[in-house]
Amino acid sequence: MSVGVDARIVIVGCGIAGIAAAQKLVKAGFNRVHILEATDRSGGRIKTGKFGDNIIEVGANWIHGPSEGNPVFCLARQYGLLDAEALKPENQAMEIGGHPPWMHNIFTSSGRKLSIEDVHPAQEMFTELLEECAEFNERGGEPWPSTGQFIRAEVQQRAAEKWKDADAATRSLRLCMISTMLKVECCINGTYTMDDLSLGCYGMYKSLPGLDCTLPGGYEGVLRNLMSELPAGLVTYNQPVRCIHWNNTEKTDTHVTIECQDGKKVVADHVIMTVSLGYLKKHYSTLFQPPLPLHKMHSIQRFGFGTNNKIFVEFDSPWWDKDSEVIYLVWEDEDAIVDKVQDLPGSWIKKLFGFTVVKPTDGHSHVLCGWIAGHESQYMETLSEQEVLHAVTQLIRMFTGNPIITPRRLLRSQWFSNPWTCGSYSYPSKGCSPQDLQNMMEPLPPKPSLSQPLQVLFAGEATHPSYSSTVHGALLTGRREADRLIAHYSSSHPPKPKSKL
Ligand code: 6YU
Repeated sequence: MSVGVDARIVIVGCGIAGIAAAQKLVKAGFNRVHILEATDRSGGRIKTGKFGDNIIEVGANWIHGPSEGNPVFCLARQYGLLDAEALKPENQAMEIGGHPPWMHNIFTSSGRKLSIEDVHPAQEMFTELLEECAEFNERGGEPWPSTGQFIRAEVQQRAAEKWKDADAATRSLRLCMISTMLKVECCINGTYTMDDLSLGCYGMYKSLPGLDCTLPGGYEGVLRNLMSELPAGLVTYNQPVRCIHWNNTEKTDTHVTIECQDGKKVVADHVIMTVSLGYLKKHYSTLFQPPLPLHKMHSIQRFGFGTNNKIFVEFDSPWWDKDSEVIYLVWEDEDAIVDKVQDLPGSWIKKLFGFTVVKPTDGHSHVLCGWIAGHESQYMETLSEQEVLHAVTQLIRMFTGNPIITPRRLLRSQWFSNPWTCGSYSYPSKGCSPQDLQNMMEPLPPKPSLSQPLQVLFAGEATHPSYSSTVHGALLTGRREADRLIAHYSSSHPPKPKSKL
């Protein structure tokens, strides 16, 4: 690589997509790469924190599908960040379809602890239905626009046939369990309700082999290692970008001007945007001058971006089984198969599907991580920590039947109120098509030429066709856009004369 190395490339956002793009460009010999980051840290939605003695992940949690085909797994292994369990070949070979076979405890709203046998028929039916949802992507002909509508219709029908010999109370409990599983899916998919998740596009997401694993020292370890390989001073922090001035009409002037919020202007040959889809949805009308082409704007509006938050709670002593990895909560009044609440202030807590057990470095964990998606999650963000703690305490007392359990402390994420993220991650919403992803990743101008060279490129988790919503997806989009620039300066595109600016 020799041509184009002097091209000025600005990357907006220092999350994993921005870092991956910078790393690839720097390795290819580009020596004028710079990242502008709005906040005072790298990582974006990868955020490791401390909670008591525990390392916690406020953002991304697992390496989904940790195996050879996953670049995040490969980096974590190369940097020595994984434990022996994650490195076992048999774990890397497991096909779990995005749903780890966790050991679980299940409690109901009347304080009962359910057995595996109580819920197995509902879990089996739900898993079968999710597999069927995924098939419509290739097969087409989906009978409903959303996964929620499909699942609800099919459960009603199949329950009437398959569970006809079960008594009314057993059937009702199984339907309540389906409601809990819909809420789990809202968290996994980052959607408000499964009624907003496209049925035809559900199967666009491809899971890689491997049993999801965590990083014992924290996800930020990957970032630290990647950042240490970049030249010092490559990132300017606390530098929010306000507007990208592209497509300058003066033919001789093909550069892009990046206007920052403090009024500073940076001139570049190319810009790689890696801001979240949530940020784009909120700011696209002022973020680009001239505005984005209509088809791109429409796809940004159409594609989904939801909220999934975590609520960490610490206890003096654990009240769940020692081998339990997840705790599900089943409301006994939810046999109507529901995944959203009607009365946000009064019932938002019903959307919290349960807790995962935070793995301690040694011993028996004292910390649980509650999961809540959707509008209920956004409402939770508006409450004080004290109010959230009160609601969670009442919830746990109700489901365990133990009136004195008292969490020691609480910490929750607030991804929707974060002005630089505006939510958690993307999902294909009802009415979307794979073309929307193509439109979102399409650079500006779409067909570059010598007179109209490549100016604005788009990376970030929401622009990956099959791994959107993940860290590995985001990383691959950063590399993809770096490759686009590298190809741009290959022999078919002679280097353009250096600008006088
Ligand atoms: C994963 C997981 N995980 C939980 C939670 C969250 C996410 N993800 P970034 O936003 O990171 O970077 C952009 C930067 O731009 C940022 O630093 C901004 O400050 C900056 N910026 C913004 N505006 C700016 C401006 N104007 N000027 C300058 N800078 C600006 N992924 O692999 N495993 O366990 C989870 C989870 C609570 C919030 C996750 C997980 C998602 C990832 O975190 C996310 O995709 C990437 O970090 C994004 O990186 P980026 O660089 O694109 O943006 C079966 C099936 C079903 C289908 N779905 C299954 C998928 C499941 C996904 N699961 C997620 C689950 C959890 C729990």
